[in-house]
Amino acid sequence: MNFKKIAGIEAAKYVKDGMIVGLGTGSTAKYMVDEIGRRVKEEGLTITGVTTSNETERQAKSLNIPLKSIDEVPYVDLTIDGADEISADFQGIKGGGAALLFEKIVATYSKKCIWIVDDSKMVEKLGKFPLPIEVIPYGSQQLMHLFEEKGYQPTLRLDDEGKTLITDGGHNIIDLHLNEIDNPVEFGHYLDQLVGVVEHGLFLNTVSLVIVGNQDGPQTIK
Ligand code: ABF
Repeated sequence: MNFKKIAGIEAAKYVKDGMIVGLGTGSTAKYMVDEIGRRVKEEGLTITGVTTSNETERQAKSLNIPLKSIDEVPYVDLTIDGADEISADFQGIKGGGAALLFEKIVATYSKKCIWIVDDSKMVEKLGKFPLPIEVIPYGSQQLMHLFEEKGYQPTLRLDDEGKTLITDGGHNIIDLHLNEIDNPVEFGHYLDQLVGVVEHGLFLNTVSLVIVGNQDGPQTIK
């Protein structure tokens, strides 16, 4: 049984006719977008999708889901996205799929956000998953040195060909290996003020609902 698929299909039930829907990125979100595509085709569901990556845009277009950019809509009614870690107090780490910047932009202008995960993403405290930081390429090595001096064990994200990854936004990703983040809000503020940091993968006070797929089916836990 595919627990990510269970969560993705359940989340798609929250999508209603006429909604502007933020379509997330990652393997779990892929199942959600496929289900929305099925509903568009088989049920005549009428929505406007706003994508969070080139990858999701390609998938949505292949499913004939009508799309607009975030700048062509007044707001987003509902964004459904995956996550890499969700803490007991429902803070999140996202960006394992290198889409955190556009994901956070779309989430920011969404009235409601649903995260879809399997059990493996639910943790007590954030930090075991490496925290992605989206950075401007010019000065990225200086940031690497800074993070090394801080003991954050930074790594520059490589693509599938072993070259430095370039995000949809044209930036690089530095992953911080922190193991545990005691105060995500405070650490987020620290990152926000670093010159050259575009955005980070701490998604704080963002999610309205979490759907976890497991052997008992979809569990709504928030
Ligand atoms: C995306 O979902 C990313 O922010 C995050 O990295 C990913 C989770 O990956 P998956 O659903 O493939 O486990 O939103």
